[in-house]
Amino acid sequence: MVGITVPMSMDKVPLVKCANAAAVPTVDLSAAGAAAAVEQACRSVGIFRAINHGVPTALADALEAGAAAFFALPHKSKLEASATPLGYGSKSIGRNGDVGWLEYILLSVGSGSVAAASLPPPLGAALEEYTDAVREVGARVLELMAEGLGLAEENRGVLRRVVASDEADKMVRVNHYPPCPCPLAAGQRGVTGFGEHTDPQVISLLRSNRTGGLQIMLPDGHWVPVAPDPDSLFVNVGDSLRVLTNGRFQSVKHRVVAPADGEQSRLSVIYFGGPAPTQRIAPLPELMREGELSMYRDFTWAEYKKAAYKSRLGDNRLDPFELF
Ligand code: GA4
Repeated sequence: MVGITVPMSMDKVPLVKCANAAAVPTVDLSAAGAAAAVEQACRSVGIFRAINHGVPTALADALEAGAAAFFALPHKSKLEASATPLGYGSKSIGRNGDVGWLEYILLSVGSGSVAAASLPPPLGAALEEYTDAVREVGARVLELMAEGLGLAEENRGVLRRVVASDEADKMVRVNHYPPCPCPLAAGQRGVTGFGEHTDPQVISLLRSNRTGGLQIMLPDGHWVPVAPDPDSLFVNVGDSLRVLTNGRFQSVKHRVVAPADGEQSRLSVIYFGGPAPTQRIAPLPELMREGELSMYRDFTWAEYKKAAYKSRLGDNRLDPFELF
């Protein structure tokens, strides 16, 4: 394992504390009651662990191997795979000064293919295959959500279609968190790998190796760790889906604590299903009860994304769009 080559100055690494363990709901996507279970999880915490999702283990394993080989390359070679604002990055997150103990690859997903030309071919191919498979799971989950929300059968494609067009803004991110050699002060539980945030998109699907670190904030404000499980996909609700459901679903705050010295690296891959730039993000009319008012002012994905990229990671990005 090769760590991040340029050491991060300690004063820039925010330290985190964390409460006790708790479970994220598990949903068997192949089970009869999946729609209701998905809906319940998204309403209560905004995240669930999907099992029997159908992504072949071999695809995830190939991607993990390709990513591990990539991150073991010399810093210079990794930078060559960089095409700002997307591509390879280390420690710096977004454009406004957020930092974390990680390095990553962030790519947009074109119509049916990952724009990964600059990645080493085995990694590019694995990422593309994996992304294709996970996108399908995302589509299925969005159908289940619509069903769980009680939409009539003919309307159950409404959420899936928001992220399905060729213009839809889909991204994939591979995060590598090497163990941090940083000394921890008394009472401090770890170094921030990826600071707390909600995802701006509709839906995110995360798969990690066996190293933990992901934490979510429960509605009561407590942070709890999510036990890693390479066989599952963790599905979380993004801000756009929160708006599309008029606040019925929670966009879950989450963060990652970097592994401590001596622990294994954490490697995660996240697929983000986002809308097309011109997509209007507003509560689904099919969902609104009589007399129900939208909690948000209307906006397009282009507008929201622009605002998101001006924000700091931990900001509440929906705040300026909330009506009450
Ligand atoms: C969070 C979800 C995705 O990783 C991401 C992130 C993006 C980035 O890393 O460039 C952002 C962050 C994410 C939200 C606020 C802005 C933009 C960093 C940041 C400070 C790729 C995304 O779409 O939004």
